[in-house]
Amino acid sequence: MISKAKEIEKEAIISVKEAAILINKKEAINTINILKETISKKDKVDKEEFIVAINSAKEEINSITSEKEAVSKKEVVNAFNKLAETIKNKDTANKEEAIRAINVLKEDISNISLDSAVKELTNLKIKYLGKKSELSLILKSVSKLEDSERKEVGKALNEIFKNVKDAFDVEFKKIKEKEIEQKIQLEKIDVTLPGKKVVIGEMHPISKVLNKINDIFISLGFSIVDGPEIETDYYNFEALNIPKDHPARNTQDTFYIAENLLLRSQTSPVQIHTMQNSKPPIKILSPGRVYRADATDATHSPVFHQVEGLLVDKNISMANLKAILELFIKKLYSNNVKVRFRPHHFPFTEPSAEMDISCFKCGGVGCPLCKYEGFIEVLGCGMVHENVLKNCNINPEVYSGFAFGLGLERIVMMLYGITDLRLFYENDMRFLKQF
Ligand code: 2U9
Repeated sequence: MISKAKEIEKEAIISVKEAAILINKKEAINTINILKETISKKDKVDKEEFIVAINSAKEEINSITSEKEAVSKKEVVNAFNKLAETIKNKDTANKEEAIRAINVLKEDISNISLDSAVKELTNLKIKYLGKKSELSLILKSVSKLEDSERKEVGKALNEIFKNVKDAFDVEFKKIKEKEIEQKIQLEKIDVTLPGKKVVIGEMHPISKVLNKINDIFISLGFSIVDGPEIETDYYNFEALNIPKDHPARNTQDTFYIAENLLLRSQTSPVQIHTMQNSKPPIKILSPGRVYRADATDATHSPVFHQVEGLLVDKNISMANLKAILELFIKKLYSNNVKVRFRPHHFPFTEPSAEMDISCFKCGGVGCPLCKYEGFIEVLGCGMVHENVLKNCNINPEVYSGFAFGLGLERIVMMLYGITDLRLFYENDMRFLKQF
């Protein structure tokens, strides 16, 4: 009984030690890389030659002693054996196939972790110390022995059992420590490393100018209002007195989402909503993104920004419009700019006008920028059309109002001398930092 138990003890201790040998994973993979390189350099791969190469790689693995980034050596060797087995059953004169097999091996080894050693040890523990193990059965049968023998045999067997158990405990502890060590290595933070530089952005020139415009109108008692970018045909066109056959309503000029739903082509729907939901006096500014089916070039973009303004009250005239807009443009550019109003046509205003300012480059004398006109167009404006007021339940006999609209990109380009509108949308810090 004891000699049998001693035999099992010896076998168990050898297996435990073998299962717990750890090697360096990187080194194992290096060996495979060398094997792969050797194969790659050959024109043809001879099967026997390949097996020899695998065996010598295995030898290399066996000579790895470093336990840094440890993995189970046994598992690595098993993976090699699997490769050798695959090769045996194949005609490896095919080099590609050999390389593919080596890649599979590499993948297998990459997936090996310390867990494999723990798993292997656990299986061995069940095999040698489990309830159904040979040692347990021998230990159990002690009860059947004569009184005289039982004590001594029992003591010897218990010692053997303990020795095997201790061997397992030692290896489990070793792996646990290795695991902790690897985890610490992996999670180590080098506090002395320089920090990552945070690139600080810059306020976009469009936002900068819009803030300035907003401030000017806020100082004049206007409120800034926002609205949806998806609108119905009614709010974008119908309520604004834009006739059914107007080119702006065409699908070539406006982005339609559905028959009656579109991306707003102007911010005017915001003013319609405000007029419908509140009573005059109304003094609002509605800046925002608008959409038009234009091809992109230096002066056009399918998405751009508008700022529209509306003032509705009793006794509002063209004189108020001119005064406010002149004041606005002088605050935005300079007190020296001169303004002029030219008659124009818009469906939503009557009378309508366009406002020009004296060229800031030549001061009105004439130059290439103003096309020798001395003036540059900056915005459109007019008295709110009576149909528009009626659509918003505002009595045109009692109230009147003026409105204006400007393309923000154009204003910013003029202010800073930018000649290509596409620069606004490229997020290039070299451009954005200039303003
Ligand atoms: C309501 C009534 C009237 C807004 C106006 C303009 C003239 C105008 C253009 C400037 C350049 C559009 O971005 S652009 O292409 N706008 O010329 N806009 S009057 O008139 C309104 C708005 C709302 C209820």
